[in-house]
Amino acid sequence: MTDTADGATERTAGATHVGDGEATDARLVAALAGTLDEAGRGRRTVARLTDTTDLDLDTAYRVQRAVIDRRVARGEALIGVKMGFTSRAKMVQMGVDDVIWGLLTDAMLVEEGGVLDLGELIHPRIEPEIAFLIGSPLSGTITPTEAVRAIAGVSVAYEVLDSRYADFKFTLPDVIADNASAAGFGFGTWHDPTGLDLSNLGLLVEIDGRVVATGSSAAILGNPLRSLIAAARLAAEAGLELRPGWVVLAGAATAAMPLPKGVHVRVSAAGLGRAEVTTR
Ligand code: OOG
Ligand code: MG
Repeated sequence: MTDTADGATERTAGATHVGDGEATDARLVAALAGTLDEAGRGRRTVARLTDTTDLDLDTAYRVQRAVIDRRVARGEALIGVKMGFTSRAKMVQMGVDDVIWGLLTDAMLVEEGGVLDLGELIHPRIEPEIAFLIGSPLSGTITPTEAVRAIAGVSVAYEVLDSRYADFKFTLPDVIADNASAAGFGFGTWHDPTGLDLSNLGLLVEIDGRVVATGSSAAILGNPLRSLIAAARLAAEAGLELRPGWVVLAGAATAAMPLPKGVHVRVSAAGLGRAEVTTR
């Protein structure tokens, strides 16, 4: 920001003022967040932000945060994070190749065995995940031992995705700004991670009893623990910490599948039981 003699006049000029880089930037972030947030609430897709705006990753994360701030202002609470593109299956499916994260609020949580109303979503998909329950604060560079010690529980989980972009097509900055396509999630019973080898658990997705996907937790960065370690690093970079009681979704082990109305989905993992949801 330039400090000029007529600075006071410039500040009162507000929205019409040009040449004030930071303020323009903040307005742009707020406007893009508004576009995505309103699209989600109105069940409408929007054009990719990068079609018209030069968006670097840093600005994309600021848009993501601003979207969540709007949700928090409406009464939602931040309850965790979701990791994205931690498996090759997902990178290949979506055509991007960087690990990202999004933020989870309590409004996205589906109670175990609950019913999810897809009427509020645009083009939902579902994918199998491993979830961690945080027991003690995590942020920054941590070792696998520190990661295990901070975990209060591990569970099989599912994530429901919904892109606010047409045809589920986006570039990396677009999907970051759109909170990594987050829409909903659920998990089963929490298990004590001590002594559990998470590196190669078989995962199964069934829709109405028919197996639609199989995979292994090995697909998630070789071991979902690595995803938790990455989450702690991203938290520090975002000036956040993973707090006790928060949930961390480690990322999908398989490609995501279209989620129709009126079906029963069961996701199971060897040794961790299952998580179930019915759609309507
Ligand atoms: C972006 C979210 C990716 C995962 O588990 O890899 C993700 C998307 O696929 O739309 O949640
Ligand atoms: Mg996911």
